[in-house]
Amino acid sequence: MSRKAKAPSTTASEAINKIDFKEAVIRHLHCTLGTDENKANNHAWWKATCAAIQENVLEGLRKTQKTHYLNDTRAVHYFSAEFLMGRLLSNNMHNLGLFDTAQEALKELGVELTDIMEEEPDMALGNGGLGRLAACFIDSLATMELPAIGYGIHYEHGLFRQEIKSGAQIERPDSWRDYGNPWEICRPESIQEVSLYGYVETKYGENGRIQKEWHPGVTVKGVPWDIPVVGYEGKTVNVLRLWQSEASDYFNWDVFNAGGYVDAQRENVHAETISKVLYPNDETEAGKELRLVQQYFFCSCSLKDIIRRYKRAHGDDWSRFVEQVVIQLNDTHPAIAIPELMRILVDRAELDWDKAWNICTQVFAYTNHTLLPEALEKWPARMIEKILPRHLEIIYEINHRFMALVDKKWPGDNEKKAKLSIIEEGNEKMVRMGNLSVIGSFAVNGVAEIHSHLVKQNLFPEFEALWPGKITNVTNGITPRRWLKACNPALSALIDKKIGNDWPLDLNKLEGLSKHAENKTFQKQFMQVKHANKQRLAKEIKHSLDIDVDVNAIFDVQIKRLHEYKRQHLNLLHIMALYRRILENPDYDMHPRVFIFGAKAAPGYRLAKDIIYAINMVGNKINNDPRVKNKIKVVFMPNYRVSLAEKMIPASDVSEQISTAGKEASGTGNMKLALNGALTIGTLDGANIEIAEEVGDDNIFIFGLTVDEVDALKNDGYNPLDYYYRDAEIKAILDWLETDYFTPGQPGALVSIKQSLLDEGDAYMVLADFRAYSDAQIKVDEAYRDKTRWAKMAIINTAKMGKFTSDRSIQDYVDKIWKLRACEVK
Ligand code: Z15
Repeated sequence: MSRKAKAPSTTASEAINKIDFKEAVIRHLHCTLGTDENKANNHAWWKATCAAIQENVLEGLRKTQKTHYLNDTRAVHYFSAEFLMGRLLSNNMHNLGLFDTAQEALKELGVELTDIMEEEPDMALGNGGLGRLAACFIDSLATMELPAIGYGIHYEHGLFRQEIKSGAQIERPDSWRDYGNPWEICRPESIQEVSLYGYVETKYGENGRIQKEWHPGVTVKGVPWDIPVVGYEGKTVNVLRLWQSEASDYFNWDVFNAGGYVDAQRENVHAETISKVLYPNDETEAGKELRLVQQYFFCSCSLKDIIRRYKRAHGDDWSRFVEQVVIQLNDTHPAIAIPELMRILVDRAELDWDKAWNICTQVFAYTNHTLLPEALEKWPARMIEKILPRHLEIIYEINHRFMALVDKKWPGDNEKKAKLSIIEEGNEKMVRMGNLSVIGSFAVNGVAEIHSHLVKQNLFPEFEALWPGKITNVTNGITPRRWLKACNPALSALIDKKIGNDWPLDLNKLEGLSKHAENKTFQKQFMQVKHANKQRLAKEIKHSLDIDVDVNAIFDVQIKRLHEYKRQHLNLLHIMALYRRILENPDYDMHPRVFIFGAKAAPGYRLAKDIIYAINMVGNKINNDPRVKNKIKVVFMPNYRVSLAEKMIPASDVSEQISTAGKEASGTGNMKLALNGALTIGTLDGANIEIAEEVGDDNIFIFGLTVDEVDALKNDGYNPLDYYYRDAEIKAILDWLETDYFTPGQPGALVSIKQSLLDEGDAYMVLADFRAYSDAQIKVDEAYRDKTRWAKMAIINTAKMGKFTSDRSIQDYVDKIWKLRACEVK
């Protein structure tokens, strides 16, 4: 057999051989798709292959659900408004140990697996890091055989598709389900009803107990779609349950018995609109009514689903609920689940407040992902009152009792109360979802050491003083199955050969590569893999953009959402500096470099879109200037998404992680790139700090202000003009932006970038870090010219990434927060 050494040794699918697989694919071509081997196009082959794989997936799902049910397991419920899953075929085949079998079977049918994999649309139900983290986490949970369920929204349209027209971003709808999704299963038997709007009636019961009755204005249906999540080696198959909104059967506008109370709301939210589209704002709170409705919709459906399952096993006895259920809130987006559970327990189950609150505060845990003030969710109390009148009352009650507790700790200290309160007083009363989340949870975590430290020190210092130990750290991670094994098969095969094939389950094993870091033969093999990956990406660049890039050049990659704090414009200013140096000195000595970007801007984020435009216009000029002699190329790859990342990351030499210190909570792209042997040029921010600790200072290019230095400079009164006037290169570059050199006939088209840096105060200290960045880039250039040194550094980067497997993150959550036990599925 030509089968390569493959990791899974005892999978459920072990019995599946090439012949069975061929037969299954053909059967699906015939019976599922109504075509045949001769007529089928790539799309049909892809669908038939998915269907053949799904047979194995569903077998695992059935066994897992039965096992979890029979063992009455405690489970984690991961609540997230986003799951950025990407494609599933390759992942599922790898995790089932069927990749090679499928590839060979299809080859015999005259079909190239890697070609048909390109037919799969990405499941882009997320914006960026937060959504992809959720996807990595559910992969690890299944792999580690932990009982878990992901809960989210079945958006009809995921994150917009980006096109670049004349250098500018255009947004097009993403229609990922237009030709069907072979992985999802509709579960109409588990439909839930969700109420919105209306009013609250206060009633007085016989025993003098005050009863609140919410008379909703409208009810909508939540239809669950299950996406199986296959663990590596295929034993546990958990589910991701996504809710789709639909008009309720008994579309019960409560107009008549409410005496016409419901009126204007009628137009606001149509049932089907709720799950129509993902909000494309990463790290900016939009404050839109529909978004709050989306959040409540999926939280309410999910809680009811959890309670239905709990009651099936335990009836009306709530005493074991907290033993069975832990809910992780992925940021504050699902924070409305806290008052919703209180409502269900107090109004519906008729528990008294203290009992209900006890349950709540033992069930919820909250992950914070940002310190940026514009990303901290706050809702106008008036808006919550309109959409969820009973929930606002409950929030006030939670706050009232909490304020009493604060008064006990700090009697009469109104300043403390103002900071800790869920309610922000002011012109317009606002509900702070972060405070609600901390108060309603038993644990709070940040996502990298420095970030968690800043959460305690700057964001929630009063909570830290009130409840020391409640805020902890769980450093993020990534799944090595997708982000090395599946996306970089050549490097994976080389690693298998060197240290064995059990590293995908135990990433610390990569450490075994360290001792070969100076071995000439291994260096050559490692860099040959990189070279081949670069050739493949170069082809893609030629194909999609018609730009020729030199594969011997340094591939310098910055891929992430476009944000000022991530400082793509710092990268751009440096590119302009290099260009200018070449124009001034045709012999300017640098190793050729290809600067590659991938980034989507939120549609309403003007400056972010201007930066994309600037990258494209500057790039266009440089790429076509013969004086540059191909020393610099600038490539902006449109429509950055998970499946594109999987092609770019294995081909990267340099990883740009250049956020202003203190602004990037963790970053996860930094981990993916280093794992694939790219060297980081980065600031001491987020998980970069922990990456530097792992690889050592000699194997990373750290530059720029630290968090403390950023704070000090701010306090001293940072003035970007100082840098503009004192550094002639900075001045020349910024002035260049104002001309029409890069935008012929449109002078000033790029001026907003200069303005943001000079007139608007350069909030992210781009100019303060420019010179240090440029110096670090010279060090990168020098290092790359020394082939042996670079190869050694790259190998050490891969070797030292063990810490950043999401399996380790999940183990940290299990130990510190969830207290879960694995459940073996036989
Ligand atoms: C998002 O992707 C992140 C934070 C947010 O507050 C929102 Cl709304 C979206 C990112 C962080 O920026 C990034 O540093 C982190 O690695 C990621 O979440 C996962 O924790």
